[in-house]
Amino acid sequence: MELTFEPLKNDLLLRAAQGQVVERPPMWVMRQAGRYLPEYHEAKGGRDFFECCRDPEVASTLTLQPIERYAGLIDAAIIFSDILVIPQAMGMVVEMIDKKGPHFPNPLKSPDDGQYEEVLQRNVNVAEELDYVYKAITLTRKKLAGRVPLIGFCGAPWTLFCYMVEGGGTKLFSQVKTWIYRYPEASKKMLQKIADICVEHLACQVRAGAQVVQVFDSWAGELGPASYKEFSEPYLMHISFMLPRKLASLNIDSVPKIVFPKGAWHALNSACSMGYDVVGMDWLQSPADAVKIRGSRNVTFQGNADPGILYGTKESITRAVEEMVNGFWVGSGNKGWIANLGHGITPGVDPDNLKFYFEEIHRLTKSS
Ligand code: 1CP
Repeated sequence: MELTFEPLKNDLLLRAAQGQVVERPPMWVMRQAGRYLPEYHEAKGGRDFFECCRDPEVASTLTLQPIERYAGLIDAAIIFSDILVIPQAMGMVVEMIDKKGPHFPNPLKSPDDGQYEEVLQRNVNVAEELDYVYKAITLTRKKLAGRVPLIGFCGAPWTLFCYMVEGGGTKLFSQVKTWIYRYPEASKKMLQKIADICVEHLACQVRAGAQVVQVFDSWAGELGPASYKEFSEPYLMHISFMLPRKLASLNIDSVPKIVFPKGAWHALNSACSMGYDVVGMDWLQSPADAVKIRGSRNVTFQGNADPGILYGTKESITRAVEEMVNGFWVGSGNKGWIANLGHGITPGVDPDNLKFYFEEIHRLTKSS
């Protein structure tokens, strides 16, 4: 049974994601609900991060904060949750340590360790384990009342595997490199298991009301071209291939899919043929070069300014916006671009600088 919600008043993002000609590029930013906003800290209070994710009332309030602050400028909401809810659903303990980030007290150690087999063999009831995400999505859709579309998301198998093995953020990626270069087959079994759960989790999010989905492969750029082809790309393709089939089996219409293989600029050409409607990219990619690589394929790009420009002056923000507009928009026939940053907005940014970023995109793409 499909849920019904108020009709969408601003469907710019959906039209752009489908490759349609639009009046201006839609805009949103990754991590738009988060630590740079004073109202985020206020609403979160002393609560634990995952406690906020599990409380649909809190999660929907946080999701709506940027929509309210940037009303008229922002064209999508993204559900307040985290990529690490999947390892949790797979039975792993994940804590969020204030100002430090995620921590797994028991990361996967080796294929001979009992925990690996346990996680691999465990039958995960995704709909039940992550029901709180779906409740938050449905409640957020109601509260949005059609203002902008709601994006659901998951982490990509490779990125989630990094966290499950490293036990948190890392600079070296020594544990996960040990896994893929010492135990490639055991690694692939786990990547496949995660990919199947990603498909389930995205399908459940769409059933609950998500109108677009994004797969975050934040650590794709840690792999060289050959390793990326082996340990990341096949699982991204599995998700884009299986999600529409899973939705069809549930009698639910498909939705646009976004992939963000951060740092994998060497693979942009094949990323445009992975079955995703939208390919996100970071600031290491030149917009004009990316458009050349895409050629005539009906794929929309998303990105890509360095989030660090928001620490700069108004002039530096304008310059970065001009580079994106000239590369992604001018000469592309008013289609094929969703404006975003090249990665999540960072703590310490003045929220007014994000407003100025949005206004500059608006100004420089109006009637062009
Ligand atoms: O506004 C939004 O974008 C919605 C919420 C959202 C999303 C899409 C959060 C809330 N997290 C994510 C995705 C996410 N989580 C990614 C992919 C995007 C990216 O690369 O930035 C990753 C890698 C994580 C893992 C994670 N969760 C980290 C990174 C740790 C590292 O390795 O550097 C951190 C710090 C978190 C915590 C987190 N998630 C979200 C928020 C608002 C926070 C901060 C919590 C807090 O301290 O208040």
